[in-house]
Amino acid sequence: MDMDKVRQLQEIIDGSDNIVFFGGAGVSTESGIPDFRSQDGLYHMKYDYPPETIISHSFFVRKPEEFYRFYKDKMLALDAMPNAAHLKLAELEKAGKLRAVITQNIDGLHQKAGSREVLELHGSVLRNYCTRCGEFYDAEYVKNADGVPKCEKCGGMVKPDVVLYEEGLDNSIMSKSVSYIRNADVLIIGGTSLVVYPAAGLIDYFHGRKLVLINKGATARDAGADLVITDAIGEVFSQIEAR
Ligand code: CNA
Repeated sequence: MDMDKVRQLQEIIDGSDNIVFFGGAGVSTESGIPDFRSQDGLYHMKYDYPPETIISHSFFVRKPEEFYRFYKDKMLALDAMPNAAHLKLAELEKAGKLRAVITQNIDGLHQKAGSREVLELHGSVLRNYCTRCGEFYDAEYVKNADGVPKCEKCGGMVKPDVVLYEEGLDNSIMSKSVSYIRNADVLIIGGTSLVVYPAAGLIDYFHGRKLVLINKGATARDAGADLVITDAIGEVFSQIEAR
């Protein structure tokens, strides 16, 4: 690990009490959940359909059995535990330094780690609703259902509260995210390829002092950052003190 860069990150964190974190699937790979675009990510695994197709709204409607086969197998990781990145971000919030975590992840691990202000741009596998009557179901219900989960009350199909391709993002979560980023002094971006829009476009609202990128792979935003760290984000955050 590049310890000089870790020291620079510590200095940036020490010097701010208005940090916002913007993250993606790479934050959870060290918890054992595969991302999309890494070499061992879901896009490099072989399925009958490309993952982008399976997790789209029209596919969910047309082929719910196929959707749920993939979803339960690859996207419902209910036993996963937060790693050092999730835990340190929660500590930084408690220490009064970090204002919000804005995440593209749907795994609920930031909340499991103790973070309170978590803006889930793409929803959460932990919430599920009947598409007909709106009844709530937890993730265990979906996982344990035989094939497509159906509503106990009305028989309607249950859908995860996850933003599928072709679906829009929640306006209030978007505008809250814009506000946090616009007012932030330090923005730390981590574990995201920054290619999924409109989420990735949110970082254009940042006009603060320091932009930090922690990502294993190069991103289109590296050139504009004050500090770029290409080590594993959990390992990096395990070296940071929330003081
Ligand atoms: P992505 O496009 O798969 O990119 C992940 C990025 O993280 C890549 O650039 C990797 O190089 C990098 N990376 C992987 N592991 C690490 C690590 N340990 N440390 C640092 N960097 C790492 O994922 P994005 O989040 O950018 O794409 C957005 C999609 C992925 C969102 O819609 C998510 O809902 C979706 N997704 C979420 C999860 C989850 O909730 N855990 C899992 C898989 C996909």
